[in-house]
Amino acid sequence: MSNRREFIKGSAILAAGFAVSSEAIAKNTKKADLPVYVDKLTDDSGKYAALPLPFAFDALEPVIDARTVELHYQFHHKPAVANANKAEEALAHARETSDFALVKHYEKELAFSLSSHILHTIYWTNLSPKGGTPSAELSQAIDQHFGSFDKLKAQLLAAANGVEASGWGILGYLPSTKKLIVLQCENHQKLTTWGVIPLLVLDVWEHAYYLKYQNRRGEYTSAIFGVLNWDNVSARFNSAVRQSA
Ligand code: MN3
Repeated sequence: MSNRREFIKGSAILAAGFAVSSEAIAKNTKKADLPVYVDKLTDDSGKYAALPLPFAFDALEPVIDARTVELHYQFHHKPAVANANKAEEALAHARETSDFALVKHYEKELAFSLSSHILHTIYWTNLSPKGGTPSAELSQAIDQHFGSFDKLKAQLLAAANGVEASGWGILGYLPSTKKLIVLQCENHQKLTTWGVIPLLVLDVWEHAYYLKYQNRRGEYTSAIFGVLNWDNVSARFNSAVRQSA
């Protein structure tokens, strides 16, 4: 039970983009006592919404100039929020009309725009004119997983600087391995949405079905619904819901 609770808390921290080492924390704090950090991505009606910036446009001068912050927030973050809402509405319409002709387009739109919204929300909260240093727990985890803060910084900068075209350098935490990890992300998403916890996964690589179904992927994906373990999916759902409480 306590393992499960620890897993839940750790995953929630990842979902919030706030990385800590559960091992480091265990020495100092009961994980169950750690506050859950969940980004606010929606308004009261459930529509995606951008929170006001946690600082004035000019607060990050001279590192990031006021005009850049204003353009970034108003004309990059906010349109992503609007497009995520539009994509969800289009997918709802597709379900109502059973017309999935454009599902690929709108799934891509949703992944791109919602991932943009999530990462920008984390980005703004990751910044402060006051600056700062990692907590003792995070420092310990960084030393453990990267050797030192300087080594983490070197890897993170190399990853960020090496992104082909547009993207992000990301420090994250994977609860199932209890490891901090640096990710290099192209665009915002590559068809993932950050923080989503997988509940049910359908492997559609050809190796998963080709011997029996050859090129008929649709037959395989339909048939697999006869052997899904919904008890397992439901247990994963309950665990995920706990993290947003
Ligand atoms: Mn941006």
